[in-house]
Amino acid sequence: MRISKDEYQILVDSNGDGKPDVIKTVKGDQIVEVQSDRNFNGEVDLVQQYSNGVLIREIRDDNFDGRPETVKTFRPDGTLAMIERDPSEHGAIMVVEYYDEAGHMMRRDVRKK
Ligand SMILES: [Ca+2]
Ligand SMILES: [Ca+2]
Repeated sequence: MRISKDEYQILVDSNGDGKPDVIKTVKGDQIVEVQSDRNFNGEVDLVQQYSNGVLIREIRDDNFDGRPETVKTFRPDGTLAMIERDPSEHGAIMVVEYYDEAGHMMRRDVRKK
């Protein structure tokens, strides 16, 4: 499916139920975004964004209720830099965790309502 001159989407139906469960957005010759429906309920529950072929951002709905609760941000070298958490799934980030290059948490900020 073509979006614009240099941008298009690839739809993958990995479990063969006739509905796409992986949607890849390609710009130029690089993947810029992958949307996945990991539990095949028709709703995207994982969005991964890429820059120059490197995963830079991941938006996760790990309990499959349609509302994301975790956003991960990665450095250009691919290491995890930050995790934002919305445990109550109200659309507001309540916890921000910062990680060093070795993957250790350096700081954890909890925001008050
Ligand atoms: Ca899903
Ligand atoms: Ca959720």
